Amino acid sequence: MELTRIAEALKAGKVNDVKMYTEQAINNGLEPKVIISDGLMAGMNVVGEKFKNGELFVPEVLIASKAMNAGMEILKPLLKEGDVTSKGKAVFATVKGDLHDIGKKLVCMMMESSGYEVVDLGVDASPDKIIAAVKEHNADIVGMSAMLTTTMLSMKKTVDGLKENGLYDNVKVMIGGAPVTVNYAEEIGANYSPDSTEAVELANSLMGN
Ligand code: B12
Repeated sequence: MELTRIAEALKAGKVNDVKMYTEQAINNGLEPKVIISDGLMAGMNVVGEKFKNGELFVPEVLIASKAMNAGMEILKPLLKEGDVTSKGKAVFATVKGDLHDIGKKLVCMMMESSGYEVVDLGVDASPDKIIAAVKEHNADIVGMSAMLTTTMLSMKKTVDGLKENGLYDNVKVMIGGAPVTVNYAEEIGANYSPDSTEAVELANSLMGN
């Protein structure tokens, strides 16, 4: 079964095997979204647990992340829904001090595949950088990702900055990442979604799409 093989190869950090089994899964007609959730993410979840328990360390997690990205790159073109008219423009970033980008990339991929134009500012993006991009691209949505309890605070700074610059009323703010909660989102004036599938649903409802 390819999905189990993908998860196993990801856990072992075998980049080429992840690519090979991902291609096999595609050739066997499996849905890209299923390959992501039941193959790549299933493997990454185990890596996350082992990292937490001290059974795996940063270098192993980095290799597993590379394997995850390699699989996602193969799937990315397949998620596109053809020539859809843009549902809106979204600026996404991992916030200042934070280098975790797997989840954010996944959200960006799902947003693009559902018809949004996405500008990905990458990782370690300061409030100023995000605010400037919202202005420059006249964004409808701004999405922020944080995986560390310490970097989450940058989300509030960015929202406050959007308010100070008179941009807040014209942009929908979405936030996510492991330590982020719906309560925190409400507290800072943002919208929360726990995963990439619900992120698209949230964006659609905020935009009235
Ligand atoms: C991979 C990983 C790394 C990799 C990152 C590689 C990369 N390119 O991303 C590396 C090895 C670099 C790393 C480093 C560190 N990490 Co790390 N890492 C992880 C790990 C194992 C998995 C994260 C991941 O990719 N998950 C898979 C993706 C698909 O899930 P996700 O990110 O949650 O995203 C989903 C949702 O959250 C949501 N979402 C995400 N973003 C957004 C944004 C929006 C707008 C929306 C709507 C939704 C949304 O949708 C996504 C898809 O469904 C987690 C463990 C965990 N349980 O999360 C620890 C974890 C996040 N790391 C942790 C730590 C402590 C660190 C380090 C400090 C370790 C160290 N001592 O150096 C450094 C910090 C580096 C830095 N400055 O950022 C802690 C954080 C603890 C805390 N609460 O603060 C965790 C929780 C592990 C743990 N339990 O100890 N890490």
